[in-house]
Amino acid sequence: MKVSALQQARYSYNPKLPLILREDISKIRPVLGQKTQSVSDQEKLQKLFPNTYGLPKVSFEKGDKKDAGKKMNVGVILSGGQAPGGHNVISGLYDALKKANPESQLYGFIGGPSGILEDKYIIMTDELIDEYRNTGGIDIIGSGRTKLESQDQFAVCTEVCHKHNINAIVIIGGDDSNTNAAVLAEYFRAKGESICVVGCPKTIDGDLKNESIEASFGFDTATKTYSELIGNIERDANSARKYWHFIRLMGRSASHIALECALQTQPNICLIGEEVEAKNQSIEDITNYIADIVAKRAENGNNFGVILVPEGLVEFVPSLKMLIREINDLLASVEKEFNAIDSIKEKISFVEQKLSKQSRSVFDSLPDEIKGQLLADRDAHGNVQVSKIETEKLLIQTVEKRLKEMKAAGTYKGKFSTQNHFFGYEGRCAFPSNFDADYCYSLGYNAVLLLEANLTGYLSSVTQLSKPADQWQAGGIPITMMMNLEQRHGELKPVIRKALVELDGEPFKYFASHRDEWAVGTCFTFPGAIQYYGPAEVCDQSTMTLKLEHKN
Ligand code: FBP
Repeated sequence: MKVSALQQARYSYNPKLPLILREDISKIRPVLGQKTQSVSDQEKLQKLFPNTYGLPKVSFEKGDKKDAGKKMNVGVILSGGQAPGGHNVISGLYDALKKANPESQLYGFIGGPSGILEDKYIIMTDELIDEYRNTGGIDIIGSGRTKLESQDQFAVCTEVCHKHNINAIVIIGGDDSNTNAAVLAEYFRAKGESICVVGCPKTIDGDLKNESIEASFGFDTATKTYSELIGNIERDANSARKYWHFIRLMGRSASHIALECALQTQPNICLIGEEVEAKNQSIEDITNYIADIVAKRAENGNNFGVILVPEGLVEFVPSLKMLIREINDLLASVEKEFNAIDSIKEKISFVEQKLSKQSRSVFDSLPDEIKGQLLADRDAHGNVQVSKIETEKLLIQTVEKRLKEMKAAGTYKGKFSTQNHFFGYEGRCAFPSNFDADYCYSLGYNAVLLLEANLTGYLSSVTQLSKPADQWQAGGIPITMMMNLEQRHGELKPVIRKALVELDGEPFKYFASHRDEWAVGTCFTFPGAIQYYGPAEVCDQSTMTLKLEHKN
């Protein structure tokens, strides 16, 4: 296989581990801390997880341990969307397993959770792992969005584990997948099975974080990749001085990606979904906000600029949120009838007639293109796929209209020429930054220590991430500790609480205190491409979000 020069060089990059994980693996032992409580609904969660609730937090120290070097067969599954660093979690797992006992085996289930259900796997070898070290993507095993959540599926998992003598499963996923990892861990214990389940926090969206999990992996690389592209566009905008660029950024619901990219590139405008919701803003309010800034810049002869739009924005605008909910419910209830309709025009009018009066008027106000996108295929949960809704184009149209009105009223005299972009898939499989390469390798390596100690229902945790890697702390956090009960499809379900952008958090406060200056002045910053080799201040920086959250 022909590989690029960078890929070749990355094969020999040695990810940096926290100091404790650099010790002889047979001499790293777990230290159990205080028992934990879930973030809320403690009594109810205790009942739902009688075997795995309230477990202690775990850290590691140097010392002898029992069961050092026991042979293990571990299965690994990547669940959900791709995120840079997935291959390093797997190489970290593999290296730690083989160091602890060269006879241990790592089974990679193919294509996500469906791999274990269909018993499709590969057994990892040195040759295979070496082809993927420090590379982007997750093609070594692939990923998938099948949910592992039913008792029948868990029974199949048990059978497959018995068949291969698998004593532990590592699930690499976001909040939903790790919620299901906790349920699977409880299922195994309730059935008297000794199979352990450990999760690793993955999602470029950055919404799996809390006091104990400082960041999900992939967020660093994805935001650095998007920020490079945004910076390049800013420089182009500043050179040509003729376009307003509307850039939509991935991140299904939370706006962490847009916020981090704004902190890195200082665009003229960045919309934050959580703020839109808190202020109960409509598309009209957002349109007026953008149009006013366009007009102010035009007064200074600046008929150009850059606007960041989080892809989840539509679900934060209250009227659109209600419309989307109605469409989701409707499509779930009339699925067959709806799918039998061929043309998109007829689909639109079919749905229109069934909406409430309020939602119908919102739907009718949208361009046909957006209406069609709102009716596109649902995801596995029956939700609209926000990555397919071109909100940036919708805003271009509404702002254009508003500026025409302002021109007629004499309050705007500029030129408004636009370009639209969507950055999402460009960042999910990039070569992991040094941060993600180190963090992911540490998460995988650390997971093996948890499994060796027979700890189940834990999330592999590496903290103090805004410091250099040798000061990182390794350990494990009981997943039930991050859970609460939430309504899902009409039922109260135990789930890991999703972390949205906090409007009183330092990253948002920093952004909010600078945005007026960035709007009218041209304060663009150009982060450039991710650097893999060179001084630490260029290559090993964590995100601005982490730095501001940790105040360093
Ligand atoms: P995960 O949370 O599963 O990691 O995926 C996040 C994400 O990248 C979102 O940002 C985006 O909306 C979605 O996946 C796109 O999904 P798909 O790859 O199925 O188009």
